[in-house]
Amino acid sequence: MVLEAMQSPSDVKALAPSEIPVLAEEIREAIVEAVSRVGGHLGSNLGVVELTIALHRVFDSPKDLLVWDTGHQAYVHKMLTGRRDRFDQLRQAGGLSGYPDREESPHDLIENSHASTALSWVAGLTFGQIAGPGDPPLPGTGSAPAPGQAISSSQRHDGWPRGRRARRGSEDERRRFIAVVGDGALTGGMAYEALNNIGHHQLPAIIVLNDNGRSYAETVSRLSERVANLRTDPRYRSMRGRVDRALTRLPFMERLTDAGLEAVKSAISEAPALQSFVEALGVRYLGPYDGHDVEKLEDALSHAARAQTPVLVHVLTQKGKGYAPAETDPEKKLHDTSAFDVSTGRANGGGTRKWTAAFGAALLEEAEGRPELVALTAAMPGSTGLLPLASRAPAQVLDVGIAEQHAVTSAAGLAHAGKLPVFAVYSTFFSRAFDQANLDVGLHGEHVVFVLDRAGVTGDDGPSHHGILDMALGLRIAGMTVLAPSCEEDMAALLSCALDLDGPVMLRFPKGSAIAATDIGVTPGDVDGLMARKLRDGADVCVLAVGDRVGAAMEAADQLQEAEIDAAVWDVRSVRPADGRMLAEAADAPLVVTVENGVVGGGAGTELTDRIVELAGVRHAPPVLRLGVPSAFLPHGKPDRILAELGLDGAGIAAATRKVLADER
Ligand SMILES: Cc1ncc(C[n+]2csc(CCOP(=O)(O)OP(=O)(O)O)c2C)c(N)n1
Repeated sequence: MVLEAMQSPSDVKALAPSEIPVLAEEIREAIVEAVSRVGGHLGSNLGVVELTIALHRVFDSPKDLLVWDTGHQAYVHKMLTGRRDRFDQLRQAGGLSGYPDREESPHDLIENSHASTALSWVAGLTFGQIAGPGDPPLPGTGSAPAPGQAISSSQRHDGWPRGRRARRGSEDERRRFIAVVGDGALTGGMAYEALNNIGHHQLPAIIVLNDNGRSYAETVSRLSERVANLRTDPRYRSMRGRVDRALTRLPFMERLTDAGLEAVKSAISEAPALQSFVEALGVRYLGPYDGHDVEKLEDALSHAARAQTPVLVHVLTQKGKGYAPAETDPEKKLHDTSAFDVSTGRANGGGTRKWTAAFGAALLEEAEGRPELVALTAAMPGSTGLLPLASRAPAQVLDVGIAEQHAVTSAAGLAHAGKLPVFAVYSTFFSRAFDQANLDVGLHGEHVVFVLDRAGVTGDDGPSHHGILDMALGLRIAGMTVLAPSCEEDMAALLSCALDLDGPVMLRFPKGSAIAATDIGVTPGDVDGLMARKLRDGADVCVLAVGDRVGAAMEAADQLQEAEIDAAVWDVRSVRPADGRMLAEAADAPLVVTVENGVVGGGAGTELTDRIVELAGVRHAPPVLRLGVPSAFLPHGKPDRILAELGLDGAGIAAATRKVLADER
């Protein structure tokens, strides 16, 4: 087996050309096998097999740094950098992360999993390597950095040569920074901001655009659309050669004045939008290349490696390549999946209805009588439950690309124009648009409904995917209504309220199977509007449970009962505004316990405590035990296990309550 012998990139470099297709096939088999067992990112990784092999044959990782945008497509890179053996523990607690991870390997630099950041990382890394005190200014920079303010040119603790020595050092000494970015990630604003800077300052960064025409769904971009058309146009190849020859001959700045200008201009005018666009920003364009032809890719990447100016290598790949169920999946080319049957590509189990599907159904119903409703998604229509609505009423769904900030501000505009925007987004990605939610929506009091899916501890995808900040962030926005249903039926009821309200509204629910009202002793429809729901009476402690923690609070109350502690339990439903009846009862209790699946500092517990103190007065307010997620970057693992470790399951809530009562007695 060729793959087994690949312990480091030097083994990949040593392969004979005839062994490369064998390696590619073995990698694909290994990826399909690993993801079929534990779930993960499939289509994206199958598409970059040859590209990753070529990158490791041309560059010298980890001296040269490969920065994977988003990082969901780094499985092949992991396999070629000594981690093949650990794929049996992919995404398991204590096992291999589903994203690059600095702790795992010196070949991994960033581990954020939020899209569109790689170009900025590479811009910073490149700038950091070349800028030193006393150096002449970079093109486009007003003046040379002042001594003392500039980045030191001395040797860094990790042995990176910097400043003049690195810039003027031998080819061997120069580190290269390579951003590998998808056409989907290129729809995110940060990528454009970085491209603008890289070109303007002529930073010798290498950008590899892995263009498969898809985010999850088809990529929302005319740049990509034009390329898609060109892929099939035979005239394109010859025209490309002409442009490339012209551009290779002339350094970018000279092109504007050189006698070759007319040739370049005429060539560019026929060239794809993407090329014209990046060249206008000062980044040299190479391509497009067949992303499954290792030899051609090696040539192109070697050419880019020698460049002293910014260069973008445009690579065309097929998402899901080599595994028929992924290649043919119309929704997302099996971009990501839970564990599945290899023979069919169909996910295992799947019997239970997920929160996302429940939301999708509720939205479909609500949209029926509300033609002004527009559901927005940042490139995740399927994963956020919008496909049922998109298929019935396509005009009521708007995919904006991986552009959460734009989604929020354009939702403010839509609301102002009389529409009813509903932004369906994963909690973790909402953080990116906090400023827009605060100022463009909040300050202007626009009625935008934020539907936050995967809120709380999400598990398998690790620190950057936990949705634990949304409540703390949402509650910082003046006038934001914050709703957290405890069960599926209530999600539909609260969605309806959210659509009827005014101003910004946030509705959050967790990942996974929806909880039915009967599972937690809730009678659907027993409360109106934003009222809280009292689920249980008890005089010793008043538990205020938020969202999916209601079930755990009820379990805790049963356990406390066994210790002869009578706990009242409330299903809070609306964190802000909180129900006055619930607050009044809590203000009279000997002890209040709040519990939430979100970061505890500044979250729902903090909000409810403040309201109780306002009501009872500082000196008379009861003690409040606030339970929630600590401020920490939580590793990957199964959500229930993580919640139990954090003391947020029934047993944990009961134990923490007993301890406080015991300490007080
Ligand atoms: C800020 C942000 N929003 C949404 C996502 C969810 N997401 C993960 S991968 C992806 C599509 C990426 O498409 P592309 O960059 O083209 O990579 P491909 O999987 O097609 O190779 C999206 C929308 C994300 N990771 N980050």
